Amino acid sequence: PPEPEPVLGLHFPDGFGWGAATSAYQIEGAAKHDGRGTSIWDTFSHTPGRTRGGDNGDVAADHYHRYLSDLDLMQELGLRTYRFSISWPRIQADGRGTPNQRGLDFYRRLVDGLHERGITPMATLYHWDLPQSLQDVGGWESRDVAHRFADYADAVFRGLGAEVATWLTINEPKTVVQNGYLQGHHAPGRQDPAAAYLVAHHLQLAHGLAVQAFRGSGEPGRIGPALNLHPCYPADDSAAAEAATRLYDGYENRLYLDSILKGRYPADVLADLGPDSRMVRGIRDGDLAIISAPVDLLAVQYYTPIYVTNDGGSVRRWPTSQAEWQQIYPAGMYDILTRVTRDYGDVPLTITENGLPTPDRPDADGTIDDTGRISFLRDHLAAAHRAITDGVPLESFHVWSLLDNFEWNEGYDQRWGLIYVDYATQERILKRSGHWYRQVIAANVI
Ligand code: PNW
Repeated sequence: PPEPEPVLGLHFPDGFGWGAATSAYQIEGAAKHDGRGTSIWDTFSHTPGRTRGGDNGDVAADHYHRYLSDLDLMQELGLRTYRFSISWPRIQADGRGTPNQRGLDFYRRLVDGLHERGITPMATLYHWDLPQSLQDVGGWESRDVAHRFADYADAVFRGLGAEVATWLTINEPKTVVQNGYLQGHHAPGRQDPAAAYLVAHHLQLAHGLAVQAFRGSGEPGRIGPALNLHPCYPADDSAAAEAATRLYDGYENRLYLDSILKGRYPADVLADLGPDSRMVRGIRDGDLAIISAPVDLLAVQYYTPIYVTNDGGSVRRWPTSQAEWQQIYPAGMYDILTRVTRDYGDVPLTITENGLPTPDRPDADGTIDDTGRISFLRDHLAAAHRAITDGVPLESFHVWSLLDNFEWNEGYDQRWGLIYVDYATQERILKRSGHWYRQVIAANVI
């Protein structure tokens, strides 16, 4: 049997929310079932050359049909909280109109199954699967799509509101901006900087409108944004690198944090975009008041630091994972958590994603020995623990991901799960990291 993992002896607060996360398009499959419409990720992944090996989410981990046994696996892990996302095109096939009851029913069954197992549901309203019909009328470049999102959110609150403890609005608006509209390797596959920041504004507006709809619905529960934050450090000690780092941080972090939590966009970013930019021209009176509608919590996703050079570029300082954009730097977890609390006050925090891909394969005896994931998670949890000790109100931590899944343009090549998925048979195998996480949860200690 493998050596037991070393225990650091760091105890987490009583009731700490140990969790794992997924998203709809990445795990559900069942792309044409029960009235689901087409999303921009169906279109993108079925366009030749867009994803590795032409992979798509038509079947994925087939969670739509296997959710009951997946719930049992969550219970076996001892999860206290499970973060999943709701597929907009399952609720509104064309992004508007009467909600599809069969779509709502799936999430109702899922949430009921969580409650039966003592697991607290955390639901993300938008994890990148925009109904294609809304892309056809401009997508997030269209201000009206922010209003369509609020209508969709309202339908979900009315359908499931009483059952979901915590709502998250939009997953990683920055990734939509950067990967979807600047680099173009995510749907909708654009490379258009002018459009990108108008999209950022409309995503922020959509977030605020959904928060307002939630308050208006009168449902219990809490709501907040889900932001991936990248701590930015100067690559050298020159004044130029320091100045470039500050602006870089504006685009990576403050654009999203300041607008939601301070009711203003960062002046340096607005100046850099310029008064004639599509974004700045797209901001209307009252928008920032909507965007900064008070939230109940802030969800932070941490994967990597960024080292900024004096010319505003970036360099690598630490080893990367199988994801070439990810440098492994656990102290960044401490830095980003303490910085958010220092700069934005005592808003409750949750980590909604942290993890890494590893090239997992079953050994001859069928076990999956992902020790790299165990050290990664332990080191990041130790950094989170240090932040809690220093006063950060961190209430929960969700590993990305519960299951191996469709990693967007990387297809099925990158495996991020605590649970291995054999896509040929849909068999699930708890990885060594899953066994480790179960012990951590049971003992409340790393
Ligand atoms: C997140 N980056 O995406 C997403 O929320 C998940 O759906 C995804 O599977 C997971 O992280 C792993 O990639 C990110 O370039 C994509 O820094 C890119 C970055 C960060 C997060």
